[in-house]
Amino acid sequence: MLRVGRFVVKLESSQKSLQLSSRCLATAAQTKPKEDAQKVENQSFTMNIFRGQIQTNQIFPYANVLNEEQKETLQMLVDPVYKFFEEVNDPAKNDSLAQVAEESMKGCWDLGLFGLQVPQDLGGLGLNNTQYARLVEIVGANDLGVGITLGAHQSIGFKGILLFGTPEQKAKYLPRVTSGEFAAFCLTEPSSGSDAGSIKSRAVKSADGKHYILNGSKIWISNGGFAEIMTVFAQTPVVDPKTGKTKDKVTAFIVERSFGGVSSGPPENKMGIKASNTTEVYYEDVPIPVENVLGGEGNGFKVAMNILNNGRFGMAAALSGTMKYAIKKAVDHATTRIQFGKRIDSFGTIQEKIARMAMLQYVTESMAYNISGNMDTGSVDYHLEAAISKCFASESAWFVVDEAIQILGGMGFMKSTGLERVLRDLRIFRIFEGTNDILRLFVALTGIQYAGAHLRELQKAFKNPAANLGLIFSEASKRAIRSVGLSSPPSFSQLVHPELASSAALVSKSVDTFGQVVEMMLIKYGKNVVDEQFLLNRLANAAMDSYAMIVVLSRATSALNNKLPTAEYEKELTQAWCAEASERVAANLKIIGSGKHLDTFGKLSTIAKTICEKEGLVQPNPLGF
Ligand code: MYA
Repeated sequence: MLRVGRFVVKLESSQKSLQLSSRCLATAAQTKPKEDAQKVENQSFTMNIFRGQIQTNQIFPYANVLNEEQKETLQMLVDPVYKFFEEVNDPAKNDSLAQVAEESMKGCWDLGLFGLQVPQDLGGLGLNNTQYARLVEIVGANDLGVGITLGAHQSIGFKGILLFGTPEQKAKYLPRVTSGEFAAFCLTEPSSGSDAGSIKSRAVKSADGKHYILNGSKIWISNGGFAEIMTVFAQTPVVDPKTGKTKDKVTAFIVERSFGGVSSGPPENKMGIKASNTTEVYYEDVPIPVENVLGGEGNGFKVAMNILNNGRFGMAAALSGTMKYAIKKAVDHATTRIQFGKRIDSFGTIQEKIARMAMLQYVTESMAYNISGNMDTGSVDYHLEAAISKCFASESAWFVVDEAIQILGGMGFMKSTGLERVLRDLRIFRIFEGTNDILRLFVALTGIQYAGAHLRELQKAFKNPAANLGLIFSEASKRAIRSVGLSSPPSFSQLVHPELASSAALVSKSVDTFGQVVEMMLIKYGKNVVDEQFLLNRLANAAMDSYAMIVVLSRATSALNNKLPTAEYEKELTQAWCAEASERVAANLKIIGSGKHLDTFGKLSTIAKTICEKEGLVQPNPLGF
């Protein structure tokens, strides 16, 4: 079973108290008591749709976070970065060299691209997430191989030092990673990919207590061949203060290659992002000074997760740039290519492709800047949106580049056109930084757990109604509104531009049904909901579509309110997107709610099991005898 451990443990521990309350509020997915955490209202839109509620605080107004000075700084950087990619960097050359060419690497260091978010007094450019996203978008439009070299360095390589480093660690390491020394993020191991908590590398304290001695090995480490400074995750024996027993827990360390005992394998031969360096890294009795523990002993798993959470929006930003590049190529071709006596852009088939490509790019870009804006204004509730943006961006970019190749026809298939390389580069984005499959489960189960915790609070409140009238009334009124089909709070409809009112109504309806279906799942499956992956995937898809709808509603509203020249166009993109996305939400939720497909899912499961038991396809005679 997929080890999404926390759900199993928490749901089992709460199983004893499973019951339906007098007001038929099921409390199936209860968590370990974490009273304080549960009382804090999560600000995430996505988290709240699991309760059937529309939380708009992080959605409206759209990404309006840069002040004049920040905009000016950004503009000063955008032009030279564009110029660098136009004039210096050659993605085809990097791809064929299977490394970033020397002049490109030097250009990136000279432009400060390796230290975009490091404070200026420590050698970086001191950009916020929104400024970072804008520059990363340019990188993604030009060379994903360079993007990974940059991203592995700062989006994950030394991000832990930025987020969790002590002042001393920051002062020691950040000036180095902005002035020529590469960083890497070392988590994955041969037996530990998606199940990140199961790593086997181990570090134990030396007899004098001054060092940890690290042993183990890592695989598929971007920048692994030349990184000098690494964030390495390893098991360490930690004493549980409650039981006094010693247990292995993951700890994060800052490891320098110069500590000794660190070596790297040869560069991997990959399908794409060939320009980036990927290697195994081995640690043999590496002495790590105790002051190089990052984020506290035993806290490494959370350090790793938070680094990944924090960096995921960068992929959406980068891939939004990639999509822009591919759409431009497709449109250049479609508007000049004549077939059957007409320009091919006049054919409905091509129009549909171009429109869909544009919608996916618009949604991805809107997600990236919504998340970066929230992070810049101090939100800590962006993890689900970040995971969604990574899945959405990687799948959309794949679709868009594939369709661009289709529009270009035979020309698209030629290496010289440049799209073949981009398609190869893109494939890994659905796999690394958390596979899209794992992230879908993460979104669905985290949301369900949140909804379950709220239902439990409510059930508790009913035990002493007099003391909890506020909570009971507010929940009861939300449910009453829901039952008459008006689930969106008035503030939501007021926030959306009137010309988008009918699209907003589709979001309300989707979220309303979403909440009901989650409640039904909690009642029906209880703790076993963790095993319902066929359903969880569909729930995650509905969550992705719901977030995608609201984020473009916010952006198009802003365009209409500000009378931007693109406002009408954005309105149409948004209306078309919401119309189709809400239908997908309804279809996915219907599958879960109706239970009709359970039989088919059961059959799919049996087919797969049969094939796996036989260690290969069951091969009926193709001619039927
Ligand atoms: S790096 C390798 C990437 N690897 C992964 O992403 C691993 C994926 N696996 C996981 O994420 C976890 O193992 C899962 C949980 C999700 C499966 N945020 O019992 P648990 C907490 C915050 O559920 P598990 C790469 O690819 C949870 O609440 N907290 O855990 C490089 C619980 O806390 P508590 C989280 O079942 C690519 C505790 O942890 C999260 O074991 C290079 C245990 O939870 C979370 N997300 O598994 C890319 N998850 O106990 C280059 C769990 O308190 C960058 N928890 O309740 C490119 C950038 C783009 C370009 C940029 C250009 C400049």
